[in-house]
Amino acid sequence: MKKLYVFLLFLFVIQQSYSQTGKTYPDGKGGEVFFPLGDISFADELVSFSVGDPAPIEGYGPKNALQVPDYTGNYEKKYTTLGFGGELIVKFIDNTLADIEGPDLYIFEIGPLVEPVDVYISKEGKDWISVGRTGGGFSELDISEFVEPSDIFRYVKIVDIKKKKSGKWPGADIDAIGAIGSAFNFKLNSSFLFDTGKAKLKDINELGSLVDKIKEINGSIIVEGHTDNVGSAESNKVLSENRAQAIKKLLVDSGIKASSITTKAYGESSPVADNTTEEGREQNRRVEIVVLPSKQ
Ligand SMILES: [Ca+2]
Ligand SMILES: [Ca+2]
Repeated sequence: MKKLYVFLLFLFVIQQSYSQTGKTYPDGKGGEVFFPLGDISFADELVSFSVGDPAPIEGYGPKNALQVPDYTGNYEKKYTTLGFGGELIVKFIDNTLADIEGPDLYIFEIGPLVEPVDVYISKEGKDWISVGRTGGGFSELDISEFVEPSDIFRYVKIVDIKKKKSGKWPGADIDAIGAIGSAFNFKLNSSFLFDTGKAKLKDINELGSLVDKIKEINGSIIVEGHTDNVGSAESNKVLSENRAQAIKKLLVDSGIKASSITTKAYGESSPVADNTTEEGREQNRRVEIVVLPSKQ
């Protein structure tokens, strides 16, 4: 049942029209910010939250920092207050963060006071790169000087800098976290694509829709192969490489330039779920296709 749900979710994502995705959002301070990939640009999943000390008198839950900015004032409880020194980690699922021309990341901090946060990004949620501090009216960050041009990031960590201890809501108030520099991220469950242990693509109609969508986006493509941790690390790396190559071949055979496609074999090194359960292992066996539009 879960498999079917994940697959339908994937179909929904590929059926959204790319040409209509770019969108402008209110920045919470009276201005506007444009996101080239529209609604998918925003953080999707809560990884962890440790509320600061002192905490707000009433917290509205860290999940309020996910998805599109939706705070319109009027004391709506649609944001997350970090508390004094609080720390929030979120993850992008249907998009990734990448460096484009100009600012790449935007933190929607609401309220009359500017309460800065320190911002960190990570590829896999373990090693963090400091990319600066929001504040002084600037909630946007350009990551270019901290990363390689082809790097992609899926995790963002923000930490309240302990500026304001007083009041009922100490710490920054966060409505949303969005990647202006954003790539599409298509996550495919390996069991749909391949037989166990094999790297020969099954004949699946839906792959045609995905290929069409990737062509429409017209950008640079990274195909990542991932496995669970059953078997040796070396054999898993080889399997993930062969599977990534099979997807690359599919794309090239359908007319996409080979020079625009990079493959990466992660093997078992970058799990997204717990390898000690069958459900977790199934989520870890995957191919992720990242497509960064060439014009943003
Ligand atoms: Ca998203
Ligand atoms: Ca940039």
